[in-house]
Formats: sequence, structure tokens, C-alpha cells
Amino acid sequence: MLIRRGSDHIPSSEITPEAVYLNRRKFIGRLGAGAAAIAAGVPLGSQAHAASQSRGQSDELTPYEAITNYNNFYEFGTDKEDPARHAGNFTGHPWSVDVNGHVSKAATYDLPDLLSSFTPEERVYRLRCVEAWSMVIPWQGIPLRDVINYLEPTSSAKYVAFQTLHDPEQMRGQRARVLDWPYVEGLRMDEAMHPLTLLAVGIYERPLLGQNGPPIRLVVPWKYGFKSVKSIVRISFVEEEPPTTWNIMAPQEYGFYANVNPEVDHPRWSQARERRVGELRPRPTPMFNGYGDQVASLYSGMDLTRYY
Ligand SMILES: Nc1nc2c(c(=O)[nH]1)N[C@H]1C(S)=C(S)[C@@H](COP(=O)(O)O)O[C@H]1N2
Ligand SMILES: [Mo]
Repeated sequence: MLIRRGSDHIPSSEITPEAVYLNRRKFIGRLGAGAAAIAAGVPLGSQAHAASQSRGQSDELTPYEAITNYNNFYEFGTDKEDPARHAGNFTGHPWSVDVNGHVSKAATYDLPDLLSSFTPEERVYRLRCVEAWSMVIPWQGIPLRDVINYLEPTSSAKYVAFQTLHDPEQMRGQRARVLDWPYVEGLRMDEAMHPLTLLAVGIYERPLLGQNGPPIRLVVPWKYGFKSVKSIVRISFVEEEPPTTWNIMAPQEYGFYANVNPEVDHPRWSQARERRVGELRPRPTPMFNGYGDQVASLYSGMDLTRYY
């Protein structure tokens, strides 16, 4: 198990990479602030709040510098350095999210309004990208299921679909047809309702920078990074499995489920090992990115070589 909740103890192994952050934590403690403040880009220097703290037990946190300078966000270019270079002016506010489909409270929400009743929690999750690199990131976010419960989907809602902003003026990468814009993703309802699934609004208690998908992005820690869709403008409750961008682009390479699985290789490379950003030596990739105890039951009886 990679997270431990309800503890403020910080193992010494985690102090080195972000001494500044951890020092700051000691001072800010548990001062109150709503998710809306984070999502609206309010600086968190004095307002950070972690409703329930959770920390990786043995994993060193990836430095903020790496999390914000080595990214995949094709809306801002395809090189890992492009998002940091080109997303500087992209703050994600003002922002509204369109909620539609099989859901009682379908509406277009001003994001701070939608989030105002939720308090962000801190979760230290590994993000494991299909390109075989991983980072350990202290996210602030709201469990997706809290938002779903608030929105009240009907019994016809079997999947949740997400869509990223389409705005080639702000997102220069969308001026080229490298992907089928807008970027779309989806989860089965039970995956979306799983307590590990997070709508992230911050990293290291700072609002998401442009490159990390502000003002709100998904984090599904047991799946490859491409499921963690950034800068979400639409949430749809649907009956059928929704299309997903990388599956549209290369169906033999990227499936709907995209569970981290060392036993199912990408057709062009192995997924058995991964390189933690900042480390030289690759490590073995754990099944379900290390969250198997909590999520394996979602897939019991499914052939994971077929539903990859
Ligand atoms: N809209 C959008 N979301 C996206 C992507 C993208 O190109 N566009 N890239 C995905 C991929 S492949 C990964 S690995 C993660 C990277 O998240 P990070 O840059 O915050 O680490 O974002 C995912 N979400
Ligand atoms: Mo990725």
C-alpha cells in the first residue's frame, strides 16, 4: 500500500527532495481553505489545507522542478519540455465545466462554484506514464466520487466521459492535427467511484501550473498516465464505453482500461520496468502501479490481455 492516511509523520527518506515544501508544511499545518481557492489559482502560501494527509511510505517525492518541466500535454506540443515552455499563460481561470448526460444536476458550472463545498485532500500517488517513466507526486484534489455523488447520475450512467478544452488560440499544439482534438477520456462508473480516483487541483499545495492541466485534471493512480486527462471542461454520464483519444489514435497500442500491467507489453516496448524520474536504475513495475490490493477486484474475471 502506497498511501497512509491520517498521519503527519514524515519519513526522513522524503525530506531531501523537497525540503522547502516539507519545511513549509510544518508551518502551515492545517489552515483552512476550500478547493475553490486552489482551482481559482489563489496562491496557497498561507491557505493550504489537507483534510486527510496521506504519504507514500517508502517513495521519495519527485521534485517540483521535475513534475513541472517534464510533461505530456500535447495541447502545448509533443516534446516533454514543450508544456513548460508554452503553457506559461494558461492558468485555467475563469473556467466552467459542462455536466451532461444521464445525471440529475446537469448544468454548466462555474468551477469555483462547483468545488466550493468540497475540501481538497492530499494524496501522494505515483503517476506512471506509458513511456515507462514515473513520478511520485503530492496531489491536492477531491475524490471524483464526491463530485459524482453531488451531481447524482441516474442508473443509466454506466461510464463517465471527460473532455479537455479545445482552444487552439491558447493551446498552440491544437493547431496541428497530431491528435484528434479535443482530448477525450473515460472511466467505467465503478472506476470513477473508486476512492483512489482524484480530481486534482494542486501539486505541492500550489495551484496546477499550465503544464499540469489546470484548473482541474483527473488522476487515476493505477492506470497509465494518459487516462489522467487534463484541463477538463466537460463531464458526461453515458451508457456506452466512451471513445478515448489514444485508443482512437492507436487502438492496438492503447486500450480503454490502460491499467498498469507489467505483464502486458506495449507492442513497441516492454512495460515490465520503469524509470523513476531522477533515478538512473529502472525498477520493476508493480501490477496496478502498486494499488492492486485496492483495485484488482474491479477487474476480477476479466482477461487483462484482451482488456488492456
Ligand atoms: N488533455 C491532455 N491530457 C493529458 C495528456 C495530453 O496530452 N492532453 N497527456 C497524458 C499523458 S500521456 C500523461 S503521461 C499525463 C502526464 O501528466 P503530467 O505532465 O502532469 O505528469 O497526462 C495525461 N493527460
Ligand atoms: Mo503518458
